[in-house]
Amino acid sequence: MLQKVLIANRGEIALRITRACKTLGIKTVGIYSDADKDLMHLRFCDEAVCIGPGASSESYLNIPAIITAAEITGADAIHPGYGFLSENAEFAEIVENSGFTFIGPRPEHIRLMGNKVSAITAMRKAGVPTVPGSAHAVTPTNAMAEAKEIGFPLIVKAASGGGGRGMRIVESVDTLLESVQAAQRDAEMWFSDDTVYMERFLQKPRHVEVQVLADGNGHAIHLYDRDCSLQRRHQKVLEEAPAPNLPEKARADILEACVKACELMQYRGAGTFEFLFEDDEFFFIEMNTRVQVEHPVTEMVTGIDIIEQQLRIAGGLGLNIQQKDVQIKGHAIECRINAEDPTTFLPSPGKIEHFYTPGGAGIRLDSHIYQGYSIPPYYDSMIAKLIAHGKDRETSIARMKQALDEMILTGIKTNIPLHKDLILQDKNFCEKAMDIHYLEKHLLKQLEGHQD
Ligand code: MV4
Repeated sequence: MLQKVLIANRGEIALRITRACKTLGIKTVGIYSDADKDLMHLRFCDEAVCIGPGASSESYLNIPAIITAAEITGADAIHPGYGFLSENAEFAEIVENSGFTFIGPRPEHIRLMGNKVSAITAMRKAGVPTVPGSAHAVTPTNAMAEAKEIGFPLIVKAASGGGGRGMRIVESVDTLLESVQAAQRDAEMWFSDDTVYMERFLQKPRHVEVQVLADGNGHAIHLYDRDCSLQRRHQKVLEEAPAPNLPEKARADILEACVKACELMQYRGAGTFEFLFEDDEFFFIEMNTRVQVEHPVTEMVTGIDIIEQQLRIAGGLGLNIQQKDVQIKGHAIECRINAEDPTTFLPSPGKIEHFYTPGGAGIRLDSHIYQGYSIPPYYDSMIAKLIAHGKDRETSIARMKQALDEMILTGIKTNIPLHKDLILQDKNFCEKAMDIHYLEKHLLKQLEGHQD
């Protein structure tokens, strides 16, 4: 098993990984930038190494500095968390070639899934349902022929993209060529790769994803599904597990397809299959080869510690859970708490003056912040994840509301009012799952109304 893990991340996920290592008796090395010496997990780590200036490019994305930190501290493995280098195949390769264990999938699978065209092609072959469209690159030369097959509206996406950057919806043949060319330019600019592809545009889908764990030797399990439809500008705001109101047959089929695909490619570690779900059908869009922000909702309903399983798999202990042991108990929701203005969504870094943490039955708070802590301006604005678990969806919503009411957080602006006054009060949300456009198209319109 692993002896000492270097945590190549910051914030709440660095704290989360530190906790899991401690649970398993693994020593920990924290790394931090000049702007991050006050991070809470560094107090709990056995060692801490400063790896560079505040800017991510010079610290949490600085591969040589991270490898050096692992060498001087004698770590035997590196956990990348989410974001930063977590889905960088080259980093995973360098980690392994330097003699460390990468706590994640093999570099080849990170690379396969990093290119959406190869990901879709591989998953289609493995029997996972994909969106009708071209699972190969589209250029101005073949766009017209491809579009005839797919029909309109369609969507042009960057092969190296993901998370929504550089997508273009095309309503008719009139704007097809200019859209493909514009998408190519954007893709080149953002990802240094102008490969784009097209899919049928689904108008009102839900975002449903499947959590998997695999041992790298052909044994995989699923931990059921999550609904992450409530998002703004491709940033998730609230997630829940299990995904509400899925038809049981379609659900059983998709879970089985994900497990089979993992077993076929001998996938290793934790992963998430992302689907669009519309008219009772699932369509694969991408796979994330990392632990995700929203993993706690799955942990709450399954009782399985996903980070602990990542560490076990990386340490060669394999999976100590079988599919029949995975059972859903109740329902969980997660509210992402961001340091941002609740009406303008502009970041609001600064010092936390007062902080009282909510508690009670079914409440979990994953956060690194504390009274007196200053949120640096360099990084993502997410500062906490509040998770509420209960016997059913209604109970988890009620517990979440109460917990948000108890939470005192002053000195900075947060999006807590968005959760309390808008989402959790909304009749439609409380009755059923919403589609991916609901938050922006309906709920945030109310906000604009208030401002006028
Ligand atoms: C789509 C889609 C509809 N049809 N693909 C957005 C993030 C990335 N993971 C994939 N995304 C989407 N892919 C097909 N075939 C809708 C989205 C989407 C979206 C698109 C336009 C405007 C807002 C959106 C919000 C969420 C998802």
